[in-house]
Amino acid sequence: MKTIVGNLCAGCVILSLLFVGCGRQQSGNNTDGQKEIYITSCLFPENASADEKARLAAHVVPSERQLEWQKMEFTCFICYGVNTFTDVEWGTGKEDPSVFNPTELDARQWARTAKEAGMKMILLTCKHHDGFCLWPSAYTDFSVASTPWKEGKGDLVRDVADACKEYGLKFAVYLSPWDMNHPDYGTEKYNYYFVNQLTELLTQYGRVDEVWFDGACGEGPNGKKQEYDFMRYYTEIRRLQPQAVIAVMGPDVRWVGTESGYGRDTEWSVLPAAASSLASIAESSQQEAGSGTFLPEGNKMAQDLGSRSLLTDAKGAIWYPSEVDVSIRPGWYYHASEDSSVKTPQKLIDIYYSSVGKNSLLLLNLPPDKRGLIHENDISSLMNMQRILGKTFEKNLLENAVLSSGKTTELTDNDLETYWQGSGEANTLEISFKDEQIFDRLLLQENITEGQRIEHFALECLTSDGWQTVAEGTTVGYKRILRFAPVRCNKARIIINGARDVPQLSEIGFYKASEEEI
Ligand code: FUL
Repeated sequence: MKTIVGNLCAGCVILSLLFVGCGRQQSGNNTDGQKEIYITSCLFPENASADEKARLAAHVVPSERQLEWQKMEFTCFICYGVNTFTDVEWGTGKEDPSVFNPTELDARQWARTAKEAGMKMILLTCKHHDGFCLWPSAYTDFSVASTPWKEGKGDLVRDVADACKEYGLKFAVYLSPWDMNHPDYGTEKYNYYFVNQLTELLTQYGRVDEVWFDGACGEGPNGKKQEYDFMRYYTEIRRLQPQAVIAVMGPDVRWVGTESGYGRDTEWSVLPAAASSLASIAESSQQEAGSGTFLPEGNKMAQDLGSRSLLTDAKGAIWYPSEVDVSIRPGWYYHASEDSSVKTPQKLIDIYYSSVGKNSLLLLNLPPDKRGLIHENDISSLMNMQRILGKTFEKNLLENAVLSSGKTTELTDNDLETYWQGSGEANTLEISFKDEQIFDRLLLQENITEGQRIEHFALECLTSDGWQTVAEGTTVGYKRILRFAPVRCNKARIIINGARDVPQLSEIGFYKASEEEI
């Protein structure tokens, strides 16, 4: 990761305490081909014009941890706990812990499933809103230690962390700030309890790559709501696991704003700095999620978070990328009644295009059942999704083409830092296929290690009627995949007709979708 910022860095500072401990305040001169980049944030000079603000925003880049996170693309969420056994989505904190009694629990089956599906990490609900802990915390009895499972000797966090290691997956922890069980909830003492639990999770199980703080927040057993000391939580995470991103109620990863699986068509990873304020994060983070059921499909989320006009009114810009969380079933927890409503492979594929294909990371929930296993129906859908997508993306037709820029290898090498760069004036890349090709998917990736820049692009193909626009899109970012009706041609061109600065394309792919996608 580069750490150089350019000569405008006088105006660039760490924008808020959210970034405490990141060591991201860099300085340097833009000489000798050094790159003008602002790692995670940039404060605009007072008199900057709208165009200059957009240009500066186009040089804000992810931190190393954010970049590593983004590259995972597809990760696994495991919601498991007393809810699995009481058959509800939200518990009460008053459950008898003895209800937690899986008969065949096998965390290795979870990890094996995630691995085979192409997922790169498992995020485990170590503690959900009910307060029940999947590890034997020294700070509460409301945990696996008070259950019949393994006669109270079990530690599910350890089982999952170990299984992740065995299968080469990253491991992440979900620790619900809301706790319906703890008597101190709603008082300052709870912040100590929470930090103690966080410390257990971040010191006893090896490397952790993401910490997920849910925005859902309600009353505790004493009827009080908690004022969370998020700054303290962040400081501890940075100290104990500096590589871990902090998601949702945190500074590194943004909740997309829906639990449907469908992200925005225009998804900027660079947002006006105000988006990083805790109040604004909270506002869009299910604070008032209410009933505890998942939010209905199509629930409202703001469509414009990062346009030029929003930047014009901003004091600075931050790198704050989007994560799409969705469950393979209607609910987040396992319910036998939902065994026949597991999302189909085709639905999961549609979700993939609408999340990973729209500059977001996909966090797909696979809730294990009462046995402690991921259900056969879920595995079948997931593996079919993976198999079909594998077929679609098996062969990049660009490998059999000549580009107007000369090289194709840098655009098919899976390396963000080798790229084709527009000239600023003419941002068109022409592709001549060796033979006529049929394709219906276009995959683009920007070199986000130098910033997200593209605002609009089009794909044109040379047909017997001349150049025809086949597909158009707005943002690209880390990854964008467009779907369109199959086109047959031997010449195509990608025209970038809106960009905040010189565009850099790292990867380009032309594919023909497997028939099984639809
Ligand atoms: C929501 C929670 O209320 C759900 O129970 C679930 O954990 C989901 C991932 O986030 O805010």
